[in-house]
Amino acid sequence: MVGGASRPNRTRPLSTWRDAPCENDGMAGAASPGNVPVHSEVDVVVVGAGFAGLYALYRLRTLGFSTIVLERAGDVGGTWYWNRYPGARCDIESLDYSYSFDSELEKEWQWSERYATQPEILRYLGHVADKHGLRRDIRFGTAVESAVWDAAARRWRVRTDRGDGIRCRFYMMATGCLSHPKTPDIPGVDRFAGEVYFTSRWPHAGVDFTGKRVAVIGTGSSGIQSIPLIAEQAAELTVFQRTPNFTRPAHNGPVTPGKKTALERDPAAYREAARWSRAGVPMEQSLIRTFQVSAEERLAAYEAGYASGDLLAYANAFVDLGSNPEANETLCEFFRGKIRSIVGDPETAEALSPRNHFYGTKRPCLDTNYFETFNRPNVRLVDLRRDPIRTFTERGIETATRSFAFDAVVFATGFDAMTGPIVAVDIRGRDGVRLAEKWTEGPKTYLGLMTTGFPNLFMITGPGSPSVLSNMVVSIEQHVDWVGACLDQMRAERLDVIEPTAVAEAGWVQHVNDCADVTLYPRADSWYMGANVPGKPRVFLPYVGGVDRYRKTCDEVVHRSYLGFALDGPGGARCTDGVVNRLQLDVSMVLELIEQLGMPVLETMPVADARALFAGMALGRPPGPDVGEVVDGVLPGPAGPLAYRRYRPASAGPHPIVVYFHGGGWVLGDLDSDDPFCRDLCVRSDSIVVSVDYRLAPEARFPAAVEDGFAAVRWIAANAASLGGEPGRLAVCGWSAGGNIAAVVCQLARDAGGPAIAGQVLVNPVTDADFTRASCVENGERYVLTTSLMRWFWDHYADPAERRQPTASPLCARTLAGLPPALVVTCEFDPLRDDGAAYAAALAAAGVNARHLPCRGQIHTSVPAVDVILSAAGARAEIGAALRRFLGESVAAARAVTVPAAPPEPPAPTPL
Ligand code: N01
Repeated sequence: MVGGASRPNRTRPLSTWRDAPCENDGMAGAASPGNVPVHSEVDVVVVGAGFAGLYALYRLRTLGFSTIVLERAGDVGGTWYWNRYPGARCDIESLDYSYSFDSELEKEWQWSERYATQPEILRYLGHVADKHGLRRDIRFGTAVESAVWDAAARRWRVRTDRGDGIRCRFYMMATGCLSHPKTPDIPGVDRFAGEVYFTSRWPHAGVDFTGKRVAVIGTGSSGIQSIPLIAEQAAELTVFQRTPNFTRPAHNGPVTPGKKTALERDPAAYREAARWSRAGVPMEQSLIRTFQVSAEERLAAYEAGYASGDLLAYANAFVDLGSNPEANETLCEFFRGKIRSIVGDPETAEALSPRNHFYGTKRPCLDTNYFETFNRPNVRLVDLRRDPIRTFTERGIETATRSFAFDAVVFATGFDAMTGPIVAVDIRGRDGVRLAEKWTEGPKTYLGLMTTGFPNLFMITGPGSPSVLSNMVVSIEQHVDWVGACLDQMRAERLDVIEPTAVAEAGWVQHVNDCADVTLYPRADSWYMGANVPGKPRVFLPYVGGVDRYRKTCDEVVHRSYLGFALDGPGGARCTDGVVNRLQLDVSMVLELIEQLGMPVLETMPVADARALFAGMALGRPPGPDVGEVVDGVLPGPAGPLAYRRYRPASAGPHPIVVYFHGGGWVLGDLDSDDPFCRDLCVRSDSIVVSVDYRLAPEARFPAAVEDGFAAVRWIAANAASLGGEPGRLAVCGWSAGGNIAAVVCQLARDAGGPAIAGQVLVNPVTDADFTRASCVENGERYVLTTSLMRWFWDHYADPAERRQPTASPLCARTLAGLPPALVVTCEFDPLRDDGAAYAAALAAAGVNARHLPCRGQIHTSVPAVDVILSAAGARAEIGAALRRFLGESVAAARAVTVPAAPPEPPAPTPL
């Protein structure tokens, strides 16, 4: 056909191709084997006969629920039925990307390769269907058009494109995450008269490109797998690339021997390890940060990952690759170097080098000879960022600068991911509300399993679950098992309706977003963010917290009597309302680590040992940001010299000064303990930070610490200029016991008539010795700072009779009027939360300009944990902004006094 007239291989507009179920496989209307009569009433209707639907059918049937699967395609396989393009294969190793529910299957099925091809995976699924007689309950060639909740009957009414009407108690979408191809969104697409193929709807008979001029649009996984093979066959191949992708050699070959041995030796243990792993594949988790190792060690780790051919290798290289932009950039550059070393033409190599997203934020790929393909004489790359497509023509494609003629065009343009397959069906819940309407601003689910207002509707690997960030088969089995156990329990308790509460769903949506926000994912225009589909809301779709944590969460929900679900039926009605996973993800991870390490209990130790342990905990943590200069010095204190550390910003001075007091319960801590936080404060507030090493109890009991604090502030205010600061511009800040000292110092300065303090930032401050507040009762045992530790601190610091004095408990002051403006930061899971909140409220009541910043999901130690608790970075930014504001206002106030009044305006000129 080269040079000749192309004949269209289609009879309908391209935009409707996605919905033509079997048109391109010759099966439309055919009575495919296994088709079954549709009963008008079943317990469960499952949509989709891929990995999820097949296992759901098996499990539900085993549990004794009458189940029918409705499947648009002509046979089982789901995504592996449709995506038959050349080179299609999995990129999670087949030994992992396979079911675990059938131990015999594990023995009888031998994968021929490390990464099996699409035909082999399809054979596997066919084998599973045969082995368990699944086809007899699958209705092929049948698309579900609508599902409507009938509240009176407490059932779903499902309609298919064959006119079937089925009633079911439970309705399950097992439709996959990447099964709804994107509609071609390129102008003029229907004008093209040549052959058109979609990687996601590939003809069963295959395609022969021999001698043809072929275009491939798209360089995601599908494009990257198919391009090398199409290039081998076609006369000419033109690749239209909008975004270059990160890909590396799969090193496919025989099944990995170590993995095979581990699985064969103890399959149950291997599968259990997968279930409790981060991504659904057993592997160790690195705790090493990227810049903790030398450049050589880093390179060696990157090379090892590259050589491994393991998609998840970099998920495990360094702990901060997914969250730290500078760390991730080192990996990006490593990849670009590889591309430059493979691709002969430097301009093409540069065009193929990803520069607009971080590694992993768009799904990375594994390939076989992808970059090498661009060295072939019959292959060219069109970089759409520089030369965008203007339109399709009858003969081919016109870009801004060129015109191309093709015999065939392959769309590898991806999917409306995760939500697309679900809202493609007209699903209506309570009061006729359409799911698509409910999700206009993005999907809202509880656990990615269910959504409020749509009772008895289950989604397998739905949005808000680990799904596409995991080995899908492991996540599918977990979801199906959870649903199966839930239905089983409901039946036992004679309950027939289940629905998540609005509170639980809102909490989960918040948690999913909070988790994503500490990563680099939201920065990329990826399908994870819905950014590939014009008009789709920009929301991070999967759950990034990991398969292990997610499984634990789902189990916890069950153990807490189906927390967040309302259930009812003839057996009664019940609902344990509430939110699961209220801690921020990184806080949970740190707490788990502390638990694993089995840290000794501080308050059971002699003070010297507790100090040594406290200091030891600071070793190896991230150092905090670079500042212009750090200098240690000594200032005169009331009982002798006090050490201080001065942090100067890199910007030109003079700067205002922030006097900082470290935490540690007046017993622990020194200039090193809050060093990263001081650096962070310095950078964010663009101020000199002077951290003061006040005397500690029990050697120097109350009121030594506050006397030192006040003396230090006075000396620093008087010596501001020699410290590089601007006289008259000074604020105070402190964390925990340091927050107590800062608050007290403000009161002392007010009462002494100076020095002037422009503002106070109190982070989780101790404001009195009250242990009865709700936050103490709720959080007193689990979150690092415990009430027993607080008592230990107080006992070392002050006698009971002294504790209510305002210099120990600033909340007990006669009045808080006349104090500097304040920002009081509290953390939700801190025993001191209500201390801080009470102080903020009392300040405001006394007329002080005081703001309370409550931090959701955080614990006492979160805010100073710079580069460890990333989810507290927002609070740190607010602190920096508040200090700038306080200190900026102090300048304005100073100017208002010192700047001479402006001269009077000259008289306006008289018009001629
Ligand atoms: O789709 P994609 P996919 N004009 O969305 C481009 C899984 N999967 O089918 O990035 C020009 O990744 C688009 O450009 P941009 C896997 O999870 C797994 O390849 O949006 N270009 C992109 O380059 C994977 O991530 C396996 O700027 C347009 C490409 O088309 C997911 O499925 C194999 C365009 C689409 O890439 C999806 O992969 C295959 C336009 N108008 C898939 N619109 C394995 O297991 C889109 N593009 C190995």
